[in-house]
Amino acid sequence: MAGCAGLPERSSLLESRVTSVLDRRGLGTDALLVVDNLLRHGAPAPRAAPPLVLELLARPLAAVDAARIFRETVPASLVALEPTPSNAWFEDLLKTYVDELTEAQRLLRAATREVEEDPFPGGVPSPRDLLAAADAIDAPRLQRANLAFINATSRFATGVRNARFPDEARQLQSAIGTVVIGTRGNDRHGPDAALIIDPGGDDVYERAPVRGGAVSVIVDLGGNDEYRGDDLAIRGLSAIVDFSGDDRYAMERGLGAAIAGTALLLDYSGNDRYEAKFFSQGAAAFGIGALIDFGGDDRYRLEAWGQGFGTAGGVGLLWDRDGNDQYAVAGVPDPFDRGSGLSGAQGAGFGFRGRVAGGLGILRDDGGDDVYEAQMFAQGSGYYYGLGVLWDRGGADRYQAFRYAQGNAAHQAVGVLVDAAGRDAYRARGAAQGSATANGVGLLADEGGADRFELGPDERGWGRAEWLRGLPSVGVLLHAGSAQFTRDGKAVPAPPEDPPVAVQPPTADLCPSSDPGEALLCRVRDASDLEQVWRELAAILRQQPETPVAGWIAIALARRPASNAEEIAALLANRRSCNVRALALRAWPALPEARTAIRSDCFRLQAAARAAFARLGVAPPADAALPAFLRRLPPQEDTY
Ligand SMILES: [Ca+2]
Ligand SMILES: [Ca+2]
Ligand SMILES: [Ca+2]
Ligand SMILES: [Ca+2]
Repeated sequence: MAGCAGLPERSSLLESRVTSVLDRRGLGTDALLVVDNLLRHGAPAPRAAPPLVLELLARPLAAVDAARIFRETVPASLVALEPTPSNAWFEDLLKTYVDELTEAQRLLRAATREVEEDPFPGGVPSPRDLLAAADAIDAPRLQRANLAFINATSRFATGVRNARFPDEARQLQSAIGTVVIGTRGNDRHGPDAALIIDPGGDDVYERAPVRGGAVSVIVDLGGNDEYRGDDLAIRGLSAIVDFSGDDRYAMERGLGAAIAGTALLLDYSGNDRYEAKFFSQGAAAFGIGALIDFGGDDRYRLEAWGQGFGTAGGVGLLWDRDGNDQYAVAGVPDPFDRGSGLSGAQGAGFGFRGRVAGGLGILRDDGGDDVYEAQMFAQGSGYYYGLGVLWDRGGADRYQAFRYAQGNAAHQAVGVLVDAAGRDAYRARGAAQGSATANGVGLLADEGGADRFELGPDERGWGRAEWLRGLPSVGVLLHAGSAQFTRDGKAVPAPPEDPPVAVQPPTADLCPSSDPGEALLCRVRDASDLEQVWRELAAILRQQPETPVAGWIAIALARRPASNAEEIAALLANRRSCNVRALALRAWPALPEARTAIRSDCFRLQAAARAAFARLGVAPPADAALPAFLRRLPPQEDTY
């Protein structure tokens, strides 16, 4: 018994494998703390960052464990959704449920003001409108409303299936609105009722966005049904519970998709088809959007943003529990023209740089031979304080994506793809399969089966991750010994577990620029009277201690200093931001500043101090408490 109790769980094995890879690279697990360290020392914290995601970003060893993330983030009542034998009278269940919905609605309305704009106009999320929605929400109270709705709906769904059901169709008014009981024949239901319970038949449901603090729930007990329209919940509580049949869901948006509220879609059986354009199939901002399909060979199709997509305080979950499934996300045009479309799907936590933090996106598939197809930002992808997880628990699966996918993260984010078993094939162009940029953490873990990994010419992948800000990004690929690798069409040996350190190149100057910081760099770069420009910059630093361009002045100082460089460096060294101080120390290394900086708890400043000691030819103090990657690896450039 003692032996059994001491057996490590699979999850802790995964953690120890990641730890040993990081140790071999000289990074140590300290490299996993970079996201949190940047967050704590950056200013200000990104808007709409969900506490849950920040907490997981602060302990990425927990974040690499898909099972644990699932346990910690998915409400327990959604996990225990098996229909229970029940002799309860339908009328009793209904009365209790309507009372509970009334209370959940009251909580929702108290937690949110009206969300005026639609944050997903057309097919593109609007950061500005997401921020406006953030202002309308009291997040902890909203969480209580969401849980009240989820718990009540789970109880009703698991109880009603075997309840003693009435024979006659009817309508009644209740505190939440109209309640409709359908017939056993083929019904057509409009979008206006608050609660529809239909005992059978091939029904058609027209759906409309659930807004203004409304409740909209459908419970369908049988038949091959069709759901169509747009059932996105914006400040609303919505659920579709369909117990059987091969159903067709075709929506503009919606299907377990919510902004400021909750949307659930629970389908218990049948081979189903889910189709939507945008923000669908487990997608959320400021709330919970979950699609749970219990069985059957299902097809999920989408243009972008869904199938386990979370942004701005949202948790989006797609959980398919059985069958051979197909997940396809076409992608919408990429404004940066990176060669493929934006998908934001299949386990994607996505934010908007400098504006809105990402959320949590999870796609979990419990079995079957599945096909996953997407373009960019997909299949275990984190971007800007987001966390994306794709967790496939078995079967021979095929994964196809373009870039920023399959265990990839960029900009202080985490992306994880875990596949537990089966002979799988992974294909992407690059920046994929255990890779990261800009201080992200990307992991692909698949150590069960003779898998095939294929990348295009882009070198970022298979554990290669580029440093930024003098700090590591972390990419880890865990594979079985029998795995096969193909690079740019040619078979290649397994990649090394400790690829050489690489630094992300600095962003190329764009001159002229309308961005105040970039414009400052242009001005210094092109100045004919450099001394005069620097005199003006010194005046700015003296007169405006809080100027937001201080970091840019430090970058300019490294590139083209003038005779007042020492004075500029001293002015920058007094700033509160450790990022500015780090850039200044990089630009103009000085021993007294380096001695103070190396004892800071800001990794970036410590990295700058370490580089300054090296440049000045002085050994750093032996007792300074540095993260492993600064103790054991030579200092790298601070690119930004
Ligand atoms: Ca039906
Ligand atoms: Ca079904
Ligand atoms: Ca399925
Ligand atoms: Ca599978």
